[in-house]
Amino acid sequence: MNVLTIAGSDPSSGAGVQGDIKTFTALGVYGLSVVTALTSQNSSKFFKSEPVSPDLIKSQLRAVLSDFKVSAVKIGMVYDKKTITVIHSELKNLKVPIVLDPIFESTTGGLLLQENAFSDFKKILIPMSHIITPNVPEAEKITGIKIRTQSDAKKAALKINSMGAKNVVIKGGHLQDDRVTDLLLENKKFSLFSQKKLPRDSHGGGCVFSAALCASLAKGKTISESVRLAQDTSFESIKGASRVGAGLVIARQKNTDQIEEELSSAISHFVSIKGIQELIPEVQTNFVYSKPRPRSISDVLGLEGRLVKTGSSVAVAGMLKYGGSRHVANAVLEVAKKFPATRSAVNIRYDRKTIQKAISKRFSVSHYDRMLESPGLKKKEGKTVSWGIKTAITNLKSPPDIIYHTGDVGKEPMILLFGKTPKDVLTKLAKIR
Ligand code: PXL
Repeated sequence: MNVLTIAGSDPSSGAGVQGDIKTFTALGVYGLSVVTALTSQNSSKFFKSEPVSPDLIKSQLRAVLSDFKVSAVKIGMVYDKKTITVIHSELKNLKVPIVLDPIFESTTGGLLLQENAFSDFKKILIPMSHIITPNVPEAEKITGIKIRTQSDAKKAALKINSMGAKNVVIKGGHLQDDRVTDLLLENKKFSLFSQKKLPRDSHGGGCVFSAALCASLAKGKTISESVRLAQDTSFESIKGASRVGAGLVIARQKNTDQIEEELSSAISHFVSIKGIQELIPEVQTNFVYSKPRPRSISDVLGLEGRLVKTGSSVAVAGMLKYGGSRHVANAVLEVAKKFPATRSAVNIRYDRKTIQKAISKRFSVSHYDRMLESPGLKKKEGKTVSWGIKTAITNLKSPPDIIYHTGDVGKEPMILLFGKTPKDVLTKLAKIR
């Protein structure tokens, strides 16, 4: 997944192109970058800046867009009128979401958009944006509305929407409040996203917000999911900011593991499914997701504990950990040897009706008989699953959706449901219930 930032260079690497690439990387997308201007600044002071020529900006944009498939674009510092014009003419036919982050002034007071380019910013860039992310001073400058309360922010958001931005998020960090409340206007509806306020000024936290929003939209997440992620990522980066230089602390992004993010979100979904406790077996459930081409269970993420039936609901016990699951992880390892696209699985309670339903839905269903395993292998702890799965897929030409067994003395029957991703597993699960 590729995303593009069009922004200024910040040698302190907290904001601008350098900051964006760090955020993209932390969120598991590939960051392309077109530089619009060079700034000279450090953590204490802004020295000067110069624009890149429109011709070179155009050439960079064409170089990138003619080669890479880009799933979303972020526009940051644009500096002058010519830059705005060239960005517009090169992007006007691009059909991916554009996140516009108004960059008017640096944290240390440097001018990042020339005063005479402001009307073009409003006339040309705002209407191109799928979503715009001003903070309170930026929203005030764009609209001329003084913002002190959420009701002022709503008026400003509506005005920016009427100027052509399809969606608007006004970041509330500058409002007098002990929490940060970001206001989203999406499809004429308002929603609020609130977070603890951190008592520190930092450099780069705003860029983290819009870059995370861009990465999340590229992944196909909804606007409101993306705003939530942007707020969390920006909060974490400010919390984790470090004193790299002598001046302001610089926002630091934590690497989030894509595999962990997807599995964790699927597990949250799984436990929220109504009636899901009926599918939990006596030995409880694990849900796993492996790295591509796993070689051992330490390449497979799973719960150290289990998804545990507690009366009428299911609770998540333990943390996600590579190597956290043995049985379900071994099943995925064995399937992935033959069908590498299969990387996720969950075990559920055996029920003949579930198998019949799966067959009626044309699932690829296979099984093995634990009683046929050689007594020698049976004694080797943890080998049964690998043996059984291998047996069950020997004659398959395409990846299995389900492999089940009907138990053995003292062994509960079980269904394993496989997919490419945890989401894929959940989609299949929905079809057999
Ligand atoms: O944080 C806004 C920003 C964006 N882009 C560049 C910057 C800054 C702030 O200093 O220098 C290039």
